Amino acid sequence: MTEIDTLTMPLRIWGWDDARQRAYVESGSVLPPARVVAQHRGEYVLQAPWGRAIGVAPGRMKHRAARAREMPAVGDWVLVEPANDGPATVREILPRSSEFVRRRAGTEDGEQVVAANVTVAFLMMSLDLNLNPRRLERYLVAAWDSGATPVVVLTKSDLVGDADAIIDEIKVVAAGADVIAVSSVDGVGLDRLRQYLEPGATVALLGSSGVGKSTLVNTLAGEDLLLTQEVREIDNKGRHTTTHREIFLLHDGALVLDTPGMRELGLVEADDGIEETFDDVAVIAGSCRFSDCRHDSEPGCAVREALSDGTLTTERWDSYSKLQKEAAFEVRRRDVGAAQAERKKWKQIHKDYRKIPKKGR
Ligand SMILES: Nc1nc2c(ncn2[C@@H]2O[C@H](COP(=O)(O)OP(=O)(O)OP(=O)(O)O)[C@@H](O)[C@H]2O)c(=O)[nH]1
Ligand SMILES: [Mg+2]
Ligand SMILES: [Zn+2]
Repeated sequence: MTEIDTLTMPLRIWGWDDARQRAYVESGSVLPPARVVAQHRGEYVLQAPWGRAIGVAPGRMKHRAARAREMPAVGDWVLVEPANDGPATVREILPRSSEFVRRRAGTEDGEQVVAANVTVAFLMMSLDLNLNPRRLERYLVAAWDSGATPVVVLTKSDLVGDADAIIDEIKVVAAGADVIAVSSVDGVGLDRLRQYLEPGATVALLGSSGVGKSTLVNTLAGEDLLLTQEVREIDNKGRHTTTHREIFLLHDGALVLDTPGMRELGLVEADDGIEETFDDVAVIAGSCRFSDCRHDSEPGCAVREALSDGTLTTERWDSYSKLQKEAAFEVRRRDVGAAQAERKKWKQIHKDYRKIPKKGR
């Protein structure tokens, strides 16, 4: 075993794998890698080779980051510079194998990396009141686009008498993704979920507040790691009990990432995700007579035909059109934003450069 193998060994249970090890060795880096397992405001909780550590991103990293995606997120592998006392400094973010990004108001470029390096995304909705196929499509687009494998998890099956009809309806929308009904109360479906909880896999739990994400983590862990809270009866809005993202290591070796409930999931440029999620629609639109058919009044339009004979529902078509417009809008916005961000980044690099003391001055 090489010295580097020994160094990174403790990170294996946190998801460090052979591919990352090879890339790390090839990079010749002298800084140790660590995983961001939680984030609290400006501080990162790191799982480093020597154990838990607090990390901070240097001001320069923040200044140079043109987009929120260039800042560390929970799930990231980073290179750190340890300090004798005080927090370690996060120097570099290693390439992500997946990133689940959403648009959010309030951040400078409006983007937020919800989770990085996720293997599987549990898209969670509760069977009793939270079910919404249109919202699920949105989650599926973002998940397929992230590079993680989506799994639709329908929670609180103990609260509905016969879930089968609902599950069948959801399966149509889920196109390709596994759909699993579960209950943390009577344990239904947990075996099927465990299939995805392989050692070293990172499973992110995503969904609205109150659907039972933290409860599921507790159930899978067999202990109360997290605070959970009842949903308000009157409006069924969750209470937003969980306020930060965190990765937990389960006894069977899987890593689960609990997240706070999302009020909204705005899409970023997500063409790939749309294509995967609306595979059926793409096939229909592909057989229109004209390749540039706008599905409006052109002759031989397969979409209008499918709409009129019921092969394609109006809801699904509208949803597809809407999400596509949203993603296309993001692309245009990005182009404008990217040019501005690039200028900002270079301004800062030049500023930093001027601060470096030069020989002979
Ligand atoms: N009947 C039933 N209730 C459940 C189940 N899972 C969770 N709950 C209840 O749903 C409520 C909300 O659960 P949480 O786990 O806090 O929900 P969450 O998704 O983590 O919510 P946020 O942290 O706000 O995003 C709690 O009162 C749980 O006890 C289930 O399988 N069946
Ligand atoms: Mg929670
Ligand atoms: Zn057409």
